[in-house]
Amino acid sequence: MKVLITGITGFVGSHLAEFLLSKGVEVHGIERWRSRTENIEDFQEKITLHECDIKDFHSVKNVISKVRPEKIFHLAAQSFVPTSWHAPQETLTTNIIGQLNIFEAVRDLGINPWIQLACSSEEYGMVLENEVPIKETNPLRPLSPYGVSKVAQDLLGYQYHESYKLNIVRTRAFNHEGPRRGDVFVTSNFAKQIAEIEKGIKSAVIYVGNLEARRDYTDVRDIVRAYWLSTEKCVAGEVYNICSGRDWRIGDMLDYLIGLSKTRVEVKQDPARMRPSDVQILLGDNTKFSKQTGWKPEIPFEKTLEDLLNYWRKKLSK
Ligand code: A2R
Repeated sequence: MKVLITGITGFVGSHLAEFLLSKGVEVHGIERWRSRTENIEDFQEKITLHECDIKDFHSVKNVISKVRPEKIFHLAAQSFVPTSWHAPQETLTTNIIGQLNIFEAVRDLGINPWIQLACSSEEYGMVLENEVPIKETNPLRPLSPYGVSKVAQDLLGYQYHESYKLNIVRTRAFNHEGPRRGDVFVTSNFAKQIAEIEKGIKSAVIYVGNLEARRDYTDVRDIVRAYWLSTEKCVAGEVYNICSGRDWRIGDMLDYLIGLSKTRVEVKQDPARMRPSDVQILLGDNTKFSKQTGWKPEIPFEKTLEDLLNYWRKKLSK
């Protein structure tokens, strides 16, 4: 089995690569000339990297033609919601046109690999109280350019399946966390701040945004297992929520992280960390995916938080 992972140097891509290597899969991935490779450095010699920018059709077609993968896990994206407010055009181009390039390259080459699309719970956007837990049939009311880009990716996936019978499976993952999560993401950012305070390189104040929002968290290692299962057991053209079905208040997640440390910290609101419009609650219903694949999350979120904090402690002592 030969697979291609776009976004292999990222948070999820690196975990997926490790998971697939453990299953004996031949793993290929793409990188850009200036990609940071720290997430994959522990196993880089076991994978094959190809230079490619997904915004460039020629570059995408070249790699897919060389690798001829049986499965493509399409994870590459401008993945950060707040950046999508500052760089909406870059976000839409990378996420939508980048994916279009993959579809068109596959069509041009006359191959039909499984293509898993990393869609997102951010597509649901504004969710009414009576719509929770959120099913796949919920209206999509995205509240950020990033959310809109993921809706477009999702619907393009649907359309290319319907029009050309491409083997596309759309997964809408809710929040996922774990070691290697970028420090711009809230959970990782809090864990990093705590590790810095412990090390004495930062004053004992944690800066926070909206602590009242509620999120449905899953460990990234459970998420990549789900992505693999989606290409093994799901129905092409369909869309599936991937989530734990349990929500955490951001403030409670912060308290849990602080409780893992012996250091005393003060929590302060930072207006710069508030979004122009924020989704108050994202809690998913994973029934459709669980029934189809038998998947359920195995790693409790408390363990995810502990591993994340230990990741930062280790990284800061390097
Ligand atoms: O920045 P790089 O060169 O290390 O690569 C990032 C890659 N990427 C691209 N690759 C090729 N051409 C591009 N134009 C391009 N733009 C970005 O996407 C990196 O390998 C990956 C993004 O990694 P993270 O920001 O860590 O995202 P994460 O959390 O792994 O999310 C994976 C997927 C994304 O589609 C999210 O929107 C979704 O899951 O939630």
